[in-house]
Amino acid sequence: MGSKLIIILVIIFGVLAIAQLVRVNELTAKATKRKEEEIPESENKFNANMMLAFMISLYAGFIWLMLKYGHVGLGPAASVHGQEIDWLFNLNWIIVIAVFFLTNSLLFIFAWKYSRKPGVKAYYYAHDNKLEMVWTVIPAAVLSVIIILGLRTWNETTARAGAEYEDIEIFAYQFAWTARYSGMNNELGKFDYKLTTAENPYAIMTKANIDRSLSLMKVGEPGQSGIKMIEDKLNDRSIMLSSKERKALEVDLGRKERMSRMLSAMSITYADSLDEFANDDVILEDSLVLLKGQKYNLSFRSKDVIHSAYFPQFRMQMNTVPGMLTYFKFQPIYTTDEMKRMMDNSEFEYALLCNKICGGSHYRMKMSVKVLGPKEYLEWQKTKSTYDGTPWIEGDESKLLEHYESIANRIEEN
Ligand SMILES: [Cu+2]
Repeated sequence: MGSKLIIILVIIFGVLAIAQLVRVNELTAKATKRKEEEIPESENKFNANMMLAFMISLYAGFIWLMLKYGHVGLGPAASVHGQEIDWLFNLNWIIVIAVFFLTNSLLFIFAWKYSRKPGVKAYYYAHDNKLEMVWTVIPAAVLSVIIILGLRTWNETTARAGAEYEDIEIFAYQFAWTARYSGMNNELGKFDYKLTTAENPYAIMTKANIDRSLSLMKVGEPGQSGIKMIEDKLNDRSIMLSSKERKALEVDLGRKERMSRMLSAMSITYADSLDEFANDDVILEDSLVLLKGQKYNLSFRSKDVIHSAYFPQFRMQMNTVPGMLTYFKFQPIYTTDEMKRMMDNSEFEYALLCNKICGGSHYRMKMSVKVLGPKEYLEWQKTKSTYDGTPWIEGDESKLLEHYESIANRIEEN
């Protein structure tokens, strides 16, 4: 508080001091009978030289900051498309830096060179079509190249994935992430927001989940009344209800009846064979574990507000939007251990962060991400079980390991 007051006082006195200085200047001009607009030659020269001095210190500061901090500060790109994005980013920087030096040099050197000199009249130069063309067409052409290159990369990373991609769903909610693997059949179970309950927080669609949600609406459960109970209460003449209580009950009844109709329709159209897609899914709430070299197709959905899934080391970011699926394809190329060595940092860990201010605890919406080699990945998989409680990995392990090794080796060869 005290320091704030001092800062405010300093600013006020600073402004007053400047105003007084201007006043003194005016008075001395009057005293020496010099008109205000008659600037002496020496002052013009001084200002011109200061322009050059300012330019040199601006450049020195810029170069020093670039050398000290670099322009990304995220370490090497750890995915195939990430390397392409870094290349694009560098291209942008080269163009921006070249334009920065060119325009600022023109600005300050011209101000220095063409400062007012006694007896020289300024040349009146109103318009030149050629010049206008040059500084419109060149930036437009450069921008088009940047946009076309960027769009190409963007289209590649967001195009629909082929069969060799493993599907993982990233589910965002205030304030955490959940990953759902598509299991051995590489087919994610269906979902529907209407199935969201305390036991089914990710709204996964199975026959059992539909039936449970339907019964919750119709019969209710301890602490939550179903349609039947609400109707009984409204019809029971022995209970005295205020008009406010009656209204609240009717609103609740209407909502539950509507929900129950939609769930009944879902139950009728649902094919029970779809259960197998959901049953072998694997849900992870603590961390996202990936296999080096595997191609992944991530789909994103959000339970509440817009979040943004940001994987800085993979150079990947995608908004998660309620009521809408978004996608991103990528292929990790370094294991966590390899990144530790490359960055010379034994603490290094990949991360999934939320990059959209989504509420009070946005800052801690983070999931740790690990990229493992073939053997470690298989060992880890063996400890996990699926949605219906069976082990993730069944059958011949050696074949799976061979497959994982061939995937990882393909990265080494490139
Ligand atoms: Cu968030």
